[in-house]
Amino acid sequence: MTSAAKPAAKLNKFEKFKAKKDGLAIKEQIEEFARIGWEAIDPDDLQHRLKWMGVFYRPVTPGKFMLRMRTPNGILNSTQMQVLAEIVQRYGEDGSADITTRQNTQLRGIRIEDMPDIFRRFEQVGLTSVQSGMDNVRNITGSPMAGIDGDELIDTRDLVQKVQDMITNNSQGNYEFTNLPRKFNIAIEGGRDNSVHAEINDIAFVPAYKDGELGFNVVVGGFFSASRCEAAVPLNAWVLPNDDVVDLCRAILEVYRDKGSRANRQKSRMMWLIDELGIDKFREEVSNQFGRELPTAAPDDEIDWEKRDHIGVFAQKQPGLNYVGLHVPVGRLYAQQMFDLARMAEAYGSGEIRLTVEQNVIIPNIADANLDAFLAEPLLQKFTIEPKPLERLLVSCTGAQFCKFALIETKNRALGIVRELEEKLDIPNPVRIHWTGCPNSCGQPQVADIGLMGTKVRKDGKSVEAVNIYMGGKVGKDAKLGECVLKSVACDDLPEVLGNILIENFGAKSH
Ligand code: SRM
Ligand code: SF4
Repeated sequence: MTSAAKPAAKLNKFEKFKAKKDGLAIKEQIEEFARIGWEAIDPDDLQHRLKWMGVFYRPVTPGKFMLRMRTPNGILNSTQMQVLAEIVQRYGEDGSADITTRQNTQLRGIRIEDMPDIFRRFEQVGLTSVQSGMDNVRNITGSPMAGIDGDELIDTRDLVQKVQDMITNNSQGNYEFTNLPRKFNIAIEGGRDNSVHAEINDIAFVPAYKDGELGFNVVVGGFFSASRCEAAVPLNAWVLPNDDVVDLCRAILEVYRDKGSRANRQKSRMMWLIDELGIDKFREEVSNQFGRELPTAAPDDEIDWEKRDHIGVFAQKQPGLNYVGLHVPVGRLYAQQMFDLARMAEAYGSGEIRLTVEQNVIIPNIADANLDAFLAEPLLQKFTIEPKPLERLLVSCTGAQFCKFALIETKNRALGIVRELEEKLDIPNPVRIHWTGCPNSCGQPQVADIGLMGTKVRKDGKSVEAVNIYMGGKVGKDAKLGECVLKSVACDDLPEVLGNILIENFGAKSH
């Protein structure tokens, strides 16, 4: 079992309910919850502990739960997608799914009485939602073209799976890591373009050569929160792409679990511990826990391309095979589209479906001979391979439709505004616009060319939905976080304000 290092008196209220009963313990109560119904569940179990199984009570839609999966490296097979589609379909108009900014899916409209059956079906097809919320390690991201990109450095698929298996005890749940001081993000990059946004993770592995050998440099402590956002800093460590990656994740998680602050939840992410100890002492603690010498970092990492968006048709490293990146507007999926994706992956590819942190889908392993038929599928009218330049890179968090923290509606508004701007302007190059409904920054506005963060402002004597505007986020090589350049712009004024930003900074011209 885990132990918090700080005295009990300093524990915050979340620590207190975790100490009373570990979140994972509700795994054994799912049948009971299904029997008694959601209104009879203990409030701490309902609102908090269920998240240890990925089940999120939504105050905005009481009784209709959100279910957050784990999708290691963003890879699913068609049978798994079919199961997700069937679950969502069951809830009719309430049922939908979202591709998340961590290369993952969330299902909506779920009823508690169906949970035992849903978990049984997950087990049958190798899906899991365990430890996907609250003070756990989130979905582990990896290069979306792992194993299919001719220019890749390291295939991240097995490594991501192994790290997930270590953290979740092969999806059975692992009490060793279910009581971290706060949420935790891990990413493993294997390509040359930093597809995973390494710098915004608590741990990220970045390909780097040392003495001619390919391994990973390690960066730590990247995170966004309402009170502070930081890019990850070098740990001055280098590991080979083998079980050392798993062991190093374990060592870092153990140090964070045992020494991280549990007093103030706004100061509990791992960077706060790194600040407290200093990076050298933090490294020493990690090295001791690792149990053998931790090699120092390689001189430079191998990220040497601008970030790609993977939308369109691309030849794979396997001769005669292609991957096709489909644009899914703001990541929203409905049951029939999910059935179609499963069927198309099966009929034209190898059954595999991949997700990206830009909330899009990639279908790999499509033979040259199948390509025309694939591209003629009706779904491609909606999930196009040729989106317009603003829609192409548009990302949005959940927002007010389902999230109680949201200060504004995001997904529909985001789409509405870029479509309006695309009608009015010629935009020479794609522009990355990220929307996030509140300062928690789930939509990562700090990595965008233009980031929009929900807020409220008084206009004509009334409180109205508004955004703070971020600019200058750079992804890929020399990634850099964007900064707030304009505060409290009412959403109604956004088409004009964004239009001017696009004209002045991104070469857009009015028709
Ligand atoms: Fe997030 C909390 C949605 C990625 C930072 N996030 C939430 C909750 C669970 C709040 C809630 O209970 O309503 C949101 C669920 C709303 C819903 O119904 O969908 C939520 N976060 C999301 C997703 C779905 C946004 C999306 O539309 O894609 C992403 C799910 C990823 C996944 O598959 O696990 C999501 N969240 C992120 C990211 C981006 C990332 O990981 O790259 C961040 C910033 C990076 C980071 O964490 O360092 C992020 N979410 C937060 C925070 C602020 C954390 C902090 O340290 O303060 C919260 C609030 C909290 O934890 O207290 C939060
Ligand atoms: Fe909800 Fe805020 Fe996260 Fe958007 S950024 S999903 S509004 S918590």
